[in-house]
Amino acid sequence: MKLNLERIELREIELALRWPFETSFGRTTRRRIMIVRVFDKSGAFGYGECTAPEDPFYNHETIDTAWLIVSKYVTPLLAAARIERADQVNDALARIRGNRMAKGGVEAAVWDLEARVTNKPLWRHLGGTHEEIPCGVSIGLQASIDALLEKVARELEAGYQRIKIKIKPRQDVELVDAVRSRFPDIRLTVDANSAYSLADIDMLKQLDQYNLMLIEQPLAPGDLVDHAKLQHEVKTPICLDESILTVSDARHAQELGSCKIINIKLGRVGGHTEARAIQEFCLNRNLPVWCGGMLESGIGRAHNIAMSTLEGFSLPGDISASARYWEEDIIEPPVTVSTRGTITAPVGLGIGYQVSERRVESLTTRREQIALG
Ligand code: OSB
Ligand code: MG
Repeated sequence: MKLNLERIELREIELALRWPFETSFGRTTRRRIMIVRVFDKSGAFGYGECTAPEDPFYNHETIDTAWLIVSKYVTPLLAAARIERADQVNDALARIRGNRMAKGGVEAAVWDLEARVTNKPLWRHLGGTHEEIPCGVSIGLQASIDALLEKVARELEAGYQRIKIKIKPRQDVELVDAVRSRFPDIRLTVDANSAYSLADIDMLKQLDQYNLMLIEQPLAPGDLVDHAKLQHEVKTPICLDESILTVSDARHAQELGSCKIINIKLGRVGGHTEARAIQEFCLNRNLPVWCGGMLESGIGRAHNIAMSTLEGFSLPGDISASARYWEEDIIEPPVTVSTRGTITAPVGLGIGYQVSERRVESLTTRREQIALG
């Protein structure tokens, strides 16, 4: 079945987080989210979510730059390419440098569309095999150590299989020490979001005593060489997030020894095609991968679930229940997590969750329609 794209609809929705989320680079209280819908001439459509945040502090992209890139550059390239299959979108957009979150939201929507017109759940269409995926949580910086311990306890009670805490200079060893002392046996990780440099190697070495599963992105995104130097000095596996944008980045990191684990984020790598390629590369090289999160609404969350069913995703991802983020999600049913800390891949077509058009409409603050054919 060949696709014949007709138009693309962009919407910005605004959703308040139930709890603020704080990392080394800043604090988020409300999300501005770009939702992408791609229509086929047959009348079918697919949904994607652009994971570019509000501000350029995680990477260079924002929802506003992504909107501009999609409307000014992605749509003409997509129209000119006369896409017939979802796996052609990545190459069709390759001429646009960077801006992967902008491209990824559109690419993901075309995959959802193709899964729907071929009558399959997206995860099956992508070639996923895991019907149940293991879940962890990412806990932001808290006002106090007591508040952090309280949050960790609550997530463990809910069944989550792995706890990740955010760290930054002067809020690192102390936090890890407190959590590890109180919970000696849990699977625990830390994420620095690039807040350190090699000058902090003594502190990073101290983390070795806490039996962490991994240290996520301690150094700057471009520093594969410094990450390799660090990995040679610390026993704890380094996991790269911000540094890995393409399958070549994964190869460079592997060849240099910059990390032992990779976090794959669908938006950061530009969509399902690149994500799948990175996953496949890592599977062949015995590098475990897991799915990262960007505080997504239900649409992005559903895409993350589909991606996580692929073979290489062996570690618990940052994919958790809708209710940890939103009073009310934009999909039905919301994403829920079992008491074993797992999500079951949905049986419905495409992303497998119903998008509430009424709720999306009521949250919409901006929209644009662009013809593709
Ligand atoms: O580095 O993984 C990260 C959120 C925003 C930006 C970067 C990151 C995160 C998270 C949250 O850790 C993951 C989630 O719960 O969606
Ligand atoms: Mg991270």
